[in-house]
Amino acid sequence: MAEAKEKKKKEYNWNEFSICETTVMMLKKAAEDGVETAFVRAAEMKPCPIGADSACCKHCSMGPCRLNPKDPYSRTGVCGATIDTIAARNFARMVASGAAAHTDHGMSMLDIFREVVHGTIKDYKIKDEVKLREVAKSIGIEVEIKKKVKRDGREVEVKEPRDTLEIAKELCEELEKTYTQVEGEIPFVKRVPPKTVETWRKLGIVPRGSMREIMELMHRTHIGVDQHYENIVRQCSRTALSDGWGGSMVATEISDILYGTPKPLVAPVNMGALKEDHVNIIVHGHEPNLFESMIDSVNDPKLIEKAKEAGAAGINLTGMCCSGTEVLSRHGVPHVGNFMSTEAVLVTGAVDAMAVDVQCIKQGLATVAKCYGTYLFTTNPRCWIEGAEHIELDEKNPRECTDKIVEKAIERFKSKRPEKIVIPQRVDMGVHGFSHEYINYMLGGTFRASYKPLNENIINGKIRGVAGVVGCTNPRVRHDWVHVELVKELIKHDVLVVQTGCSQIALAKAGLLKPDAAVLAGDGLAEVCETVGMPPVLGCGSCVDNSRILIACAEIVKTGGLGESIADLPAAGAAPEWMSEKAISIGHYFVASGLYTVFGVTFPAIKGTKFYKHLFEELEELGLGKWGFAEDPIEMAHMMIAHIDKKREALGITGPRERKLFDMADRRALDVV
Ligand code: SF4
Ligand code: MSK
Repeated sequence: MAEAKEKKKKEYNWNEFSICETTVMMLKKAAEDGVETAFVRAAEMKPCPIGADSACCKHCSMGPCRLNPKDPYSRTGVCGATIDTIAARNFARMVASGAAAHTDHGMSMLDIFREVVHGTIKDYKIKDEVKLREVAKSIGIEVEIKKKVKRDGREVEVKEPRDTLEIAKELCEELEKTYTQVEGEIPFVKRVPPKTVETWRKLGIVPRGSMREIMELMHRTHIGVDQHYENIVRQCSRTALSDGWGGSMVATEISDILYGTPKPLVAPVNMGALKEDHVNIIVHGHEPNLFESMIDSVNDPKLIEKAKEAGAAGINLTGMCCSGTEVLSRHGVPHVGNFMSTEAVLVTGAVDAMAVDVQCIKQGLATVAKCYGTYLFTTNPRCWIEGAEHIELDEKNPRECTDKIVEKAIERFKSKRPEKIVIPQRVDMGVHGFSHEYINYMLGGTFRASYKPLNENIINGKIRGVAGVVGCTNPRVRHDWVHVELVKELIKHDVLVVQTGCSQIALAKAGLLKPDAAVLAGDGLAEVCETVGMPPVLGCGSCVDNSRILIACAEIVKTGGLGESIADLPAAGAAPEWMSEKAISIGHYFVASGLYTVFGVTFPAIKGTKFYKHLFEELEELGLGKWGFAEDPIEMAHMMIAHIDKKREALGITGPRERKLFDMADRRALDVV
């Protein structure tokens, strides 16, 4: 800390950095303690303007080449690459990296699932058999077997449920194709509305296995290969789709099968979930395996006893970032903050151990952890951090790793806590855990589960449309503010919002994930929310769970009345504070699936170039969605609303809004199979 204190102290208006009051409190404390965070580094390091515009290339050693963003066609790279080639290749590599992150995560989940079904992993089990059968059925795997039996002296054919393990083994083999399939279409393409797949086939973008797509995209962006931005974008679409309808979707579905499908539950978010008299352990990252095992460890009576012997009242487990959002949604484990709060939470001094796995783990955590004597543990072979202790999680014996981390945390509680601990006393309760399955029950009822009431409410205009607001937080904008203002404006105009990732946590902290947030919604949406008892903002889980939004879109199309393709839906997406390459992959699979997707902060392309026009206009003309960009949340909301209205007009549902709600009689009258 002493070393850090020597750095020149600058005065900042901390409230300009974030609207999260607990984060701001901790940023102030960090400054007093002489500890640097990403917010300060962002303020002190201006982004490179050429890089931000994606006008530079370092794909070979004839460069790096820098083009002039103000006059992008005035020169080319040494090899002759134009701004369109350079920007398209840079964008493509972001898609490839983001898709690789999601699909590698999905493949790890499938590796565990394979070993669970073959009995070589015993610590995890199939928890949701219903989901297993539903997923298998959705890709054409038989879940029943035909049998001949004698009835009244006659032989009749009956169907019986097929053995669960047999289905699981076949499902595992089938889903492996998501990654390894060399030719042909990946399994979950069967879930995509036929009209959307028809467009993909026409454009040649139906994904094969993600390994092949990512490999081809990396090849095509090498110097001297693909030098036409349209053709590069085509492979971007194919690769991103292999993420959204492939790697990410497998990650979500297998996590649900192994650990349970989320159902709405009330749970706390924010730093007040830390407890000074407890041993505090935070799990941060993206893969639920570490978290699930940690839940077992902190509930082990022997370890609880050890904690008590050390003087603690107990062990307090909380989550951060996306694995935090996943277990918040699945089990109601308290969540202490999103991506931009991960350093700030350590400044409380109350965190005894933070265990991380993969993705969005700032290297800066190691320095902040050291300043407060917090133990930082890396657990995944893919992610080591200099200065952090590595205790690898072996899926065959995960407790070995998580028990060790708990013991270390107890040790820190007992003898190494700093004198001053400051826990901001604030928690925000909200409803989390809206899986696409639950949306069925919520609106259709247990016995008539269906998306039909949702479609009806969109058709009659009470719900104007649906928006997926997702993604990261970013110190280049005021933390959480863009998310919150955007969502408020959308619901005010009757747009139902579905959320994932760090955005969901921003809105939970702002109190919008509670049913009483319906007072902020327009009359139509408020009426639906009040009748059903749901919030106007539905939290669906982590960033891989964006696949739930895709499935919900496919269900809306399948249910009928709102067009034949995802591109017909009055729907849009946004990542207003995005920062990661994964966000670009998600954005592009939203776009390639047919959705208008608006990003904030900055966009890696120069307005007015052919590449920009292709992403922002021409993809829509080809039958897909399109990209949009705005920094201001209100402008962003109205771009999305205008798009929703354009789609409503095309569907012929712009008439007067009927104010009739679905009651029980309506539900019974529905011809739901
Ligand atoms: Fe420059 Fe072309 Fe090499 Fe890129 S690939 S660094 S534009 S010479
Ligand atoms: S964690 S990718 S900051 S959502 Fe999924 Fe949050 Fe973005 Fe990481």
